[in-house]
Amino acid sequence: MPYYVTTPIYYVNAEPHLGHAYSTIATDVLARHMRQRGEDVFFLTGTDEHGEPVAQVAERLGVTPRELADRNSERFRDLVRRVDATSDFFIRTSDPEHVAAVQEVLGRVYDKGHVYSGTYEGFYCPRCADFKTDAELLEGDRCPIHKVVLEREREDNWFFRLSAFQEPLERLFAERPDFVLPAGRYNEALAFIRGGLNDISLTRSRISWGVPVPWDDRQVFYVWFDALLNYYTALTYARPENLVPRFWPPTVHVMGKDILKFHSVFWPALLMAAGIELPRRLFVHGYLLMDGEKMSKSLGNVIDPFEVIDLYGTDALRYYLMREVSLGQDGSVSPEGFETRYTTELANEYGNLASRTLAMIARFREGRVPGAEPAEELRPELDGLQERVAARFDAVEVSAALEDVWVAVRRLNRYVQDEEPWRLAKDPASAGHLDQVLYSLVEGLRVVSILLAPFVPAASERLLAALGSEERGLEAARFGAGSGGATISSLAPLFPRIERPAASPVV
Ligand code: ME8
Repeated sequence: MPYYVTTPIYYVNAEPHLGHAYSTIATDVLARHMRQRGEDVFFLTGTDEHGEPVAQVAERLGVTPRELADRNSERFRDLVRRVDATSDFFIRTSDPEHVAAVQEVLGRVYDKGHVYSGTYEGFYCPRCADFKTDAELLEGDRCPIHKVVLEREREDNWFFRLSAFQEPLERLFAERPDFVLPAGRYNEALAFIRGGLNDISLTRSRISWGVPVPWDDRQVFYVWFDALLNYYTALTYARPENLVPRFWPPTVHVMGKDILKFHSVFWPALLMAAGIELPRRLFVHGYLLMDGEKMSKSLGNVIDPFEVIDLYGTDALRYYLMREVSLGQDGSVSPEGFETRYTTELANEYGNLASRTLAMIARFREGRVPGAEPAEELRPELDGLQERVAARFDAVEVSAALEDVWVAVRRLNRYVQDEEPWRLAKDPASAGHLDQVLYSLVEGLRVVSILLAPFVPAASERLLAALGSEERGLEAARFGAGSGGATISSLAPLFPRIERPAASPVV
């Protein structure tokens, strides 16, 4: 089955921070899991390069918008590599192919009569690249997000007849209760639609850093329309062949809740206007918080993901983010929380379990995994685990999937304590029992490592290789499916103790 999954495309007005890493990692976890299931996956990410947010910062820095875009787009590309994200294409909205495809699609929207010329008057926040209604403003004239004073603007624009899609959008939401997940975000989007939709500006006349409007050379498209279309245009040129027939419509768009309105209202309306099939689902996650506030460049409370990775490694960051901030909710991140999870969960519960098991097999069974029946007492947590995890992923319950696997990791730790294999090894009469304990531990580790691969790909791969296990697909993650007899190899600690420098730059 095709599975097309996307991250938002990030603005190049600033460097990436941990919030961007969060969305990219969550999307990568989905993509990796679906590949394990044998699905035909396409994973798209990239950068949003046009519009006022970028033009303004470039001006302040004394560089051209293109120079700023080139520099920061490269940083986002680095982030993809450093977090080990397996994206299939990195789109830049300054790509000429994207620009041409946007002009083609929006030209079609114009030809079908969904666009008219008019005068816009109202408040506009250049940092959000969004218009604000009077009701949204703080103290009458401030942006509710950026808190800056806004000016009233008046300009001639082309308008998109969003109001005409009120009824079709209400029908879409009625027919597809899982169009937006989690349910709270679905309700929020629906309330916005029911509140009444006004037509919106499709173009801007005051800036030139954008996609030129084909029927009016004094205007460029409003950056959000250009940006949303990336999900479609990328498929037209990511490969020599057109991928639209193979992957459209998107299976899941992953995003933060700040951009819900654009994706749940403007985007489906635009696609309806263009006569293009709608995405199947939007998954909206919450915010990473620092001291109770959204982590954001404009508030200056950001963590640099590159520094965390330099210190602790990519797997540790991926694990921490997916575990600590339950996907779909807001959650605080902190250096203390990070270190606790690193030490107690990754290093002790998973890493130590792996090293102890390998050491016991080396010592008691000369490095060969014994054949045996899997232990009955482990079945409640381990039997059917891969199906439970797959069902979680189908519902985009990524953090819950990780929790299910971790319950099994903890169960295996308890099993070692209960069985005390080092005592069994002293008694030749217990040889059969010891075989079963060691086999069950290897099986348990094999199963959880396959299921953890989307979260901690490098550690999982190292451990599976050390266990002499070759299968990586989800169907192999069945407790008792391994046959024993493999020769294990040595393994350096999966999550070694980290000496944090006293003046660490990390948070
Ligand atoms: O909005 N917690 O780009 P952007 C969690 N270009 N996620 C966060 C976050 C936080 N504190 N801060 C940022 C744009 N994000 C547009 C998108 S899509 C067609 C165009 C993540 O650079 C989250 O995914 O401001 C959020 O939606 C996105 O970064 C915003 O990135």
